[in-house]
Amino acid sequence: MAGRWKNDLNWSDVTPKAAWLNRRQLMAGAGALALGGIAGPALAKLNAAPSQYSTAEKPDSWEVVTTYNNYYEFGTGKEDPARNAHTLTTEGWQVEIDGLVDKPGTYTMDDILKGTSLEERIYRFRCVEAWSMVVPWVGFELSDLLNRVGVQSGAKYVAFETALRPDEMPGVNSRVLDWPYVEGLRLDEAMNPLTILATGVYDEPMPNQNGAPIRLIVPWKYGFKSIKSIVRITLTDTQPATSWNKANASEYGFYSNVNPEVSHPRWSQASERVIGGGLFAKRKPTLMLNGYGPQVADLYSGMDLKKNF
Ligand SMILES: Nc1nc2c(c(=O)[nH]1)N[C@H]1C(S)=C(S)[C@@H](COP(=O)(O)O)O[C@H]1N2
Ligand SMILES: [Mo]
Repeated sequence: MAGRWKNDLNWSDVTPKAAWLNRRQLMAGAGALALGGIAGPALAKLNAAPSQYSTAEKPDSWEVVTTYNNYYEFGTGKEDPARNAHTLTTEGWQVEIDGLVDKPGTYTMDDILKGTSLEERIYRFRCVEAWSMVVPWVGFELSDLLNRVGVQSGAKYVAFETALRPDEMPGVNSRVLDWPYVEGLRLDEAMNPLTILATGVYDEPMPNQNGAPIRLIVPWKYGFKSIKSIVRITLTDTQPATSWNKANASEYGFYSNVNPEVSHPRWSQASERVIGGGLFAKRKPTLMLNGYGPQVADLYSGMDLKKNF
């Protein structure tokens, strides 16, 4: 990925939009016609404006974002997805949208991205787990898509499912999780403007190891809820199964508690390791709802997070 994202542009000095436009000019100047192979969606991204929710913190490098991953379908090591996910084929990708919706059906990526109400933006989010990084995702609000397919009044949850392709995913031959990978959100979590479907990172289409061609990002519960390579979205009246809950129900509940004051059964959640901090990786205190408390704390008011973990 020579010349992909070097320090020729300083993200702390320019607005994301200006950086993208500059980047485009640089690419044109360099005769980088390789980008020509990427159709509509990638072009839309170059004009994407930053979301109002973007953090001002400096994004981690392309290298960090695309080589420190969790995607168990390609192995359980952090470096396995970058090494193995090249086998995933994303051409002709389809997403089944079903359950309690007015317009159920099989949607191609074009169907999804060419929607009239849909606006792709840059979402520079803090993505926190036991570690944290800042990632400039490109995506759109999940609610845009859900509103377009028409959520019926009985729907209370949204269930998501990842592709299951034993031929392309070496990790699914091991029983480390019950495949396919599944996740779920309560409808109000799904409709929150911070919940996005992402199709790119920096100015590139989503790399396979990050969940190409379309994955969920729930920034305040990043590691748990942000399911990759989605092939099915189901609106339902019943709380859906989640992969981590199925794998270890006593440690991971549906809500995936991220309250730094409420420990996980086996470890404290009070601090995170800053990835991309170099050799002397810092730890810093983890904020309530990973720093998105002001936007999303209302979703959980009155809930006992020790019970609803
Ligand atoms: N299908 C699928 N989605 C997944 C996972 C996975 O193993 N399979 N891992 C989750 C976990 S544990 C994390 S921390 C994030 C990592 O996303 P990233 O590698 O893009 O940072 O993806 C989530 N989505
Ligand atoms: Mo994770």
